Amino acid sequence: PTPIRREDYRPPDWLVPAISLDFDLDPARTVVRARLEVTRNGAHDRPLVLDGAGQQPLAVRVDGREVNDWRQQDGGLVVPLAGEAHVIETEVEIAPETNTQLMGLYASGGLLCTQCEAEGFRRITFFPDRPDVLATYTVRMTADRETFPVLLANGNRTGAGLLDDGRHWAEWHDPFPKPCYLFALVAGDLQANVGGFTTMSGRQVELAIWVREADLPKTEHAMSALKAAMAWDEQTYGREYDLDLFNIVAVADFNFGAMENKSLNIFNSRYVLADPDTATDADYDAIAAVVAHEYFHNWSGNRVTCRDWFQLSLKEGFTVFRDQGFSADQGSPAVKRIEDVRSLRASQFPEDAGPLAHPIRPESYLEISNFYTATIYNKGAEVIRMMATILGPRSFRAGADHYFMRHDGEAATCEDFVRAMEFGAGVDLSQFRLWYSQAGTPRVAARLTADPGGGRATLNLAQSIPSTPGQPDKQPMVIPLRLRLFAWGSGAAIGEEQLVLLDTPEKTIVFEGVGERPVLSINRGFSAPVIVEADRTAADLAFLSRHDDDPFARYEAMQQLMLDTLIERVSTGEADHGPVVAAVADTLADPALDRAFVGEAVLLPSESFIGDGMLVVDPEAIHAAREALRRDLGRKLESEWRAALADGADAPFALTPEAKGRRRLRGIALGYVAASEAKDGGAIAFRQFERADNMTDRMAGLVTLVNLAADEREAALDIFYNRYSDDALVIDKWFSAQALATRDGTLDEVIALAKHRDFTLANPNRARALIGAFGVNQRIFHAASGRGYAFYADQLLALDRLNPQTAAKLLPPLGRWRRFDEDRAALMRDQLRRIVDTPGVSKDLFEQASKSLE
Ligand code: B3K
Ligand code: ZN
Repeated sequence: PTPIRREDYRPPDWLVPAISLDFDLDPARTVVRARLEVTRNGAHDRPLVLDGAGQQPLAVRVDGREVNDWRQQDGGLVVPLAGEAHVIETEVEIAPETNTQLMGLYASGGLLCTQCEAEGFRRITFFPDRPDVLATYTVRMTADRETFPVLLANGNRTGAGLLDDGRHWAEWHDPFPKPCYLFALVAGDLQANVGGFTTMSGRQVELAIWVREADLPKTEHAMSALKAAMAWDEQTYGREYDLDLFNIVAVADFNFGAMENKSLNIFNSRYVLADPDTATDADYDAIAAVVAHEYFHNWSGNRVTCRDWFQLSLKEGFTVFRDQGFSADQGSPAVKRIEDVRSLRASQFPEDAGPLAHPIRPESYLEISNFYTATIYNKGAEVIRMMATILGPRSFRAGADHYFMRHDGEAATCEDFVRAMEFGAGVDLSQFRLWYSQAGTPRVAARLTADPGGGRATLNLAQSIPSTPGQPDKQPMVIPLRLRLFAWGSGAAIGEEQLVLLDTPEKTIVFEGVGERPVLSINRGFSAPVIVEADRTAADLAFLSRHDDDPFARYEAMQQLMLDTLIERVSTGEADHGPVVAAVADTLADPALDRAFVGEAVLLPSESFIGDGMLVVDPEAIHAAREALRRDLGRKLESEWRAALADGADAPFALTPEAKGRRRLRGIALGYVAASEAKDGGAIAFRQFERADNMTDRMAGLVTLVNLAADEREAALDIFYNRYSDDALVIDKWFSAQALATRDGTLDEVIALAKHRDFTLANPNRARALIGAFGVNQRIFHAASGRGYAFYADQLLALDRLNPQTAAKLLPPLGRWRRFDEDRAALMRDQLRRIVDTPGVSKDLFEQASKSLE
């Protein structure tokens, strides 16, 4: 297959200002009639080329007359046209019920729905399937009244009626021109939770969350998140909603989180449905974040869209940044920042350090679906955040205002965004643009030396950017580092916080008037997505974990102390746990800290993150070292953990930040009590599991038990399964909990679970719950026998036949062979080769596997 390149972008030859679609809906056979008004774009004599995939044209008409001088090419349609403007009509037949890719029009749990981003619309009808072709849509749907009583599309409903054959119809019109990736329709037996919102200019908007009737009670949280998000975007960015109606529909089979179709967002049901009995606090938070994210796309994505898919981070990075800001303002900004950095490090850093590394604005792709990555989304958000840090809040807002005003109704580029920021703020971001073109996580070495006798200290900073595929040499980037010094004796801050822009390979900063022994706090708030290598001793880190006034830096000092200790133990077989135990004890004892922060701070780095810090990952040694430290912490602080476990345990369920913080810490404390190997560990976990009045506490009990050899383990798994056997989203948790267990025997259990009657690769949530979770379970996935790799490749190949996009998304763990010993690397490569050599393998999976072999 030939790659698509960014540099080859050309404006479209033909524009389509308006399209009318007529759907005769039926799961087995849906007829789609399309009427496109096309106009020639510029002076040329090229034919009209419409994309298509898998359909046969039943009829093609130009200006009302049937023609036959068209031809098919790569699944699409080429139609020669003589004039400047024409009306093209086509008719095709599609079969939603056999669509297992879940792209285009498909069936899910008795309803029909669409997913078009990135290139699903071409599976519905012939059209220029590219984001810079913007049309107004008029959509008529006809369907059986009993099976599909609700018919929804973008915009407003302009008409509806009954037909005499048990069918009915509805017509919708969306006045905002949009690219076809934002088209959507839904037909099904749904009920709505209806709400209202008055916008800042006083317009009434009807809000509706559509679900199966039985799920209605689980939609309140999503509804209140939607209202909060609408208000937040008005207050924070001055962005108001622009239609009279905003619909959200929950579907059970969905390739990712949700989709921002204009005024008809379609969601994976896991990001809509919640009640205390079935959703954890993390689920509640994720629902609010995704609801907000999709809503925010109405401006950052829909009103201003992307010119081409290389600009994906223009909408995704910015919208993630916006949803992170929203979530921070809804709860604790410090804890939100810690969570976001943890997930960046868990998913984006390894991507940036591996064979699939790419800049946030890639240069080429085989399959665009493979570029909905942590780099585009999360590193993209970090790049926007750095601009906000460098510009300051007022200038950043001025830049954003200018961007929205200047490009409203357009398909824009990342360059347009940076230019709007420069214009709004009056700054020059020339060198900063390297963040868009250079891949790889920069490293910053920091060395602070104090003059003997005190008075002056010198900070030497040096940056380096590792080579990544296709980019052996890198230019120095602009790295904004928030930093501050603290006095060792008193713990007091020395001077104000500074923002240093490291924009040269090296930089020296001199501090005057510092005392005897200043301690460096750097990259506070994680002001840049870099790896800092500061030469700080265990004592310095322990000091910062007690005294730093930046909560992120305080957390970070503790993490670094834990990481240094663990890596020392992995490499030498021993390490002094004393400083970690003391720092954890002090953090637990500090009444000024909120419990959610304490929970984050006392959590050990994950096994994968420890591996990322090593030259060659040794999964067994890492597991052993981490378990040893967990056991020590569990034993030495046993009474503290038991106290945390009791704190708020009897209070009735509440969803306040305080209650959530306590539950979080309780779950972590339970893990430490179990790790201490206390005799009653299993019993305590089982009691919490059984008595819980909410899923967070119940799940904490289950996850703890799943890792124990205790008798209670099987009992808890059975009770949980029987209690929730009708609730797919909860059964996903049951699969995941087992796939994430690190105890011996997990590999065989996962292989057996793949044969469980409730396991299916056809549902992406279920596939991710078992196979996806297994892939990130470092110790088990990397079993020295290679059986984990072979099982994984089998599952990916089976999934690929149904749903290439979801299969390809799961490939990366198999591609990280360079990070492992030769034996494991060879076994991993064997499986990658097997995938690449499989006849009929999808372009999606092929791209990921072949790039991973290079
Ligand atoms: N824009 C969609 C993602 C589409 C993924 C297509 N492979 C959801 C989001 O980012 O909001
Ligand atoms: Zn998005």
